[in-house]
Amino acid sequence: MISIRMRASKTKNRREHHISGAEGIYEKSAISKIVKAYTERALNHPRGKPDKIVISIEDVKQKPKKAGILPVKNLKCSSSDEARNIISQALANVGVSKRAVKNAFRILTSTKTMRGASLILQESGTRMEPDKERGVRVSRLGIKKPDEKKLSKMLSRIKINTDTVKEALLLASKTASYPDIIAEICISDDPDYTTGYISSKEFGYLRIPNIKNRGEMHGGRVFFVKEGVNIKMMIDYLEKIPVIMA
Ligand code: WAQ
Ligand code: MG
Repeated sequence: MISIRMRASKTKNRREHHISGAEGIYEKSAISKIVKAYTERALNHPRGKPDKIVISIEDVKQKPKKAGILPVKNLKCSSSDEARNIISQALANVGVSKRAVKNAFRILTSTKTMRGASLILQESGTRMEPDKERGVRVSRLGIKKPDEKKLSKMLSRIKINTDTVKEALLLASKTASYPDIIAEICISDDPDYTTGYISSKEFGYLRIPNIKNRGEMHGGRVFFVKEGVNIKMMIDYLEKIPVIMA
């Protein structure tokens, strides 16, 4: 198996602005196809034209671990205010404090978007990611072809079989598989993608329409983690340890 990663950015006033990123574990035979798809995604992105695209292709040397795919549910929601209420309630139920949720929304609604995720302690709401501009990028995750076919069928039945949903669901599933991670909030940073989600081992992958208004450029991901977690080990798992969902 091979890990393929893409990141695209544009430099403005000497600062590199994130435009788009993607990553996955694939069969060797899929390399050209994926590189082409990732390149086109970077070149035709609603966040703008990149002036730099970096693609990394690496052998996966370690035997991948396995993780389950979270169950998917569509929630009803008609505004970003309603979304925030739904999210606060669901996260309170799994032990995330009000202050932690408040800090998360400050990050998720900032126009200074990060390339990766922020790590927030469940009780104190303290930010733990070492690089606060970049965040932690979940990488080295994938699904075997036959399982992907099954997943596509399941998602087709509820009319959401898109690459965006599939990639987000796999990412949320790898993230939720780490014991010290309690929950995740995700808002796309694409101006025309207004459905987000919250996810956890407890309640699965809950899709939330109208989590933001069309045209807004903010977005991001936040992972709520247990107080006292070993941050270094957790980041190593998220970024480096290969995990295949089934
Ligand atoms: N690891 C950590 N954080 C990431 C990663 C990653 N691999 N990829 C993206 N992010 C963060 C980063 O801060 C981005 O700004 C933010 O998430 C949004 O990324 O079921 O498209 O790629 O329909 O814009 C949700 C799908 C789609 C909901 C999310 O995210 C649904 C999406 P985007
Ligand atoms: Mg995006």
